[in-house]
Amino acid sequence: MRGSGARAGAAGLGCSGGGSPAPLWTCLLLCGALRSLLASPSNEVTLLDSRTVMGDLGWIAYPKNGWEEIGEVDENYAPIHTYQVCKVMEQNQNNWLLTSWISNEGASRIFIELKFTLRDCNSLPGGLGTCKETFNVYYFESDDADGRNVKENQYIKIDTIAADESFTELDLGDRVMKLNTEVRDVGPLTKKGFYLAFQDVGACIALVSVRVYYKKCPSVIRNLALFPDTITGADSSQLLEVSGSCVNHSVTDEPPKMHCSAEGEWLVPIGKCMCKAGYEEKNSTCQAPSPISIVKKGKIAKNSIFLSWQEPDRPNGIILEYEIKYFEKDQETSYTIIKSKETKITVDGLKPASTYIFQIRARTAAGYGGFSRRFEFETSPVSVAASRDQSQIPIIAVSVTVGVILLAVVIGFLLSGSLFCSRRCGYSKAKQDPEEEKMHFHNGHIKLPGVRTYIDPHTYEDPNQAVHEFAKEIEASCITIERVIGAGEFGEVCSGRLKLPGKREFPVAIKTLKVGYTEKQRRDFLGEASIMGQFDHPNIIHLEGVVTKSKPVMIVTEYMENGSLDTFLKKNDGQFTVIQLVGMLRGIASGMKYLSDMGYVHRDLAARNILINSNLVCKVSDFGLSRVLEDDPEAAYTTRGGKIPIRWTAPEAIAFRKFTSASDVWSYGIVMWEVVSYGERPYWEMTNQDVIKAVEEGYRLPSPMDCPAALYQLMLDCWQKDRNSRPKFDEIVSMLDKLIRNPSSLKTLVNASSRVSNLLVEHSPLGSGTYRSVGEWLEAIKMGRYTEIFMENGYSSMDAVAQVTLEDLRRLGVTLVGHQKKIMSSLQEMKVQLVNGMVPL
Ligand code: ACK
Repeated sequence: MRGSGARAGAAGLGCSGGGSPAPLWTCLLLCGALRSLLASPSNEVTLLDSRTVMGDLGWIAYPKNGWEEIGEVDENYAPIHTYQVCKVMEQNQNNWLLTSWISNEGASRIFIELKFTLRDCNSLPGGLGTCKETFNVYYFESDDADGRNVKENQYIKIDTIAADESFTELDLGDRVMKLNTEVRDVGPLTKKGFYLAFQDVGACIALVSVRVYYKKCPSVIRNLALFPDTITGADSSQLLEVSGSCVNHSVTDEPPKMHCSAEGEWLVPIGKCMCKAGYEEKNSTCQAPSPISIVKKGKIAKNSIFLSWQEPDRPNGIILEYEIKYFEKDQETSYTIIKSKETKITVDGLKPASTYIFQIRARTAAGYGGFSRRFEFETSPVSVAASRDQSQIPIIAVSVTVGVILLAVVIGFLLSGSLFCSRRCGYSKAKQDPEEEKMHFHNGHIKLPGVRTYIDPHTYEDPNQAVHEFAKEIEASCITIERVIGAGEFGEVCSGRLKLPGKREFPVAIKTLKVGYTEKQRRDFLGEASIMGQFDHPNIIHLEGVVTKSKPVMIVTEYMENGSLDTFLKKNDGQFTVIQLVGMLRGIASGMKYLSDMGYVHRDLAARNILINSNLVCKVSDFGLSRVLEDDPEAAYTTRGGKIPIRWTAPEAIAFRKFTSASDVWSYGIVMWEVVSYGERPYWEMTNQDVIKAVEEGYRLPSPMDCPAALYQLMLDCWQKDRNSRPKFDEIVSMLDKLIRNPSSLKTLVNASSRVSNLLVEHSPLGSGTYRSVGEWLEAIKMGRYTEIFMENGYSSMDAVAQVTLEDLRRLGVTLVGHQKKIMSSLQEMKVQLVNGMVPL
């Protein structure tokens, strides 16, 4: 009995009796609660997955000759519920496919993932002009399964779906059809369930699968409080405040609360419980998971291998995902990492007849466990594979011989669509299937093939083309302007409402272009929309669309109730907890990570250009000044940047216009300072010239009042003179996440006596000289934060430290490249001095 609970309970923190042993039932209760969590590690809860329904789906198609199900089975005799339609030869198509009723299980925001193939109209011979390359998705809410017979016009449109990858006859010749994945979300839902409907208006489509799910923050214990499974809010940027209940033998110190984000992540813990008198906090094992011991191969093809493995013996928590590292045997310097939420995956894109090495590790909230031992598997040779190649995605693998008859049927059917026009739609493109995202490493450098790259609108000969490529045109009649909320560079900024056909009305911000504008002003004004329209991230202001066909010309974005961050903080001076401030900073860093991953340099990152909504979610905005990060290293010299915001800008960008993501990191450090000081002006009333001179001489802003030491250290890191030593945005995000997960790390404030108000602080990146202790040396090079780790791991004397290698540093958890460099170069410097007989180590 005790044994059965022990494994699951290993994830927990609890209070155990001080002198006397803790009552056993306490532990078992805690374990019982956690065991059920292990069964559903993901934060997505599936409501419908057409791929896993064994029997009849019960969907209805009308008219009868429109959508039709291909009632086939796969090679394991499991039904494949694929629906197809291809009426490209006939005019006025209106083919509907209705799902059965789907309960939303209490979720008010649901996601719909569609996998489909679509025939490229250009590739069809002839030209009647009726061929389409899109289809529409609708929903209808109802409390029970009786609402199926409602009229089409009662369905609410979710979106028009276009394919990123349409296929041609040539692709079919290559036996490859391109599977698209699109995800849409709908909310707020107010009834118990809903139907979905797919409307075809004359395209050649095969709808391969439909998955409907909602997101939740999975139950977790934090600060001795249990937070229950929580369904995320209805709004895509909403943070739900959730109260925790104290675990057995603990009582409330400050009421424990956390915030459940729309993505199903727990953020910003506030308050905590404390053990009752006589009990003490017991951290049983909140360690990383143990390594995976068994990895098995399944189907092997010429380009792919199916792998499955067992959960680690000691998961020590909820497994969030697995990381699979693989490389061709003897080519370890060039490896690929992919992730999976399940204990199986098909690794594709492999070379035929080649041996690959695989290693897998699990991740929980405590981090990654160790990698499994190496497993060696070989792909099939080409000749055999040609007749055996079966992919996990039925529509891609076209092997009639082994019984996936379905594919032949689909292809035959879609090929039979004939005749037609080319009509490209301006709808948003499909995203890459996240499951297919891979990280490739070569000699330690990450290559991210799946990450989209920002396209500079200036590269378009006709700027109007860029706007319409990236922004939807909105009819002015859909917009109601309510009031003026501010003045923008090109005209007034208003709040209002947007009501698109078939969608609910919602609040928006509207930037207008003042009358009498020049052509250049119009181009620059709409340039911002062309940039914004390329981004899709919860911490980047979202573009709804533009009005260009009538006057005034407008840019319509989501509405942010609390306006710009600097004004908001000034108005609410001292009103937030440190954790709330760190939550804001985390959001901004996450948005900036997204921009830098896309190769976009903001150049004007400042609290005034961050907008904040009613849930305190911060979003990066103002894309006016920005330029693309160009490949040409000379490009930074030649751009015309207009006025440079001196106080926010890195010295190399001021001096020689070297704007990079590293200069954005400098500005981010200034934003951190603005946030922690509630909107104080950086460098107060110093003149721009004095600021430039002081920074050049090595002076930096002092810590704001009551600033956690960890945050000030991060600011100083962002303000390293050497831009390569500054942290990257992904490192900043993980560092802030660590602080959020461990709020006690924010309790150490910068010492009041070392905080020199109204003066700048001398900042020397590398100390030098003789050091009496490891602590003194690390403090001198501003790496004091690692003293404890060094001491704990036996590096307690300078003699021992002299032996440290880069590998040792990584093992100790010094992951920031800048910090590694700083420590290694200081050691190197000391060793050189030692050789010269100057400094005894
Ligand atoms: O501080 P604010 O109220 O927030 O004043 C400025 C003003 O317009 C000029 O930029 C406000 N503003 C800009 N974009 C938005 C938006 N998307 N939602 C709400 N307010 C906005 C900004």
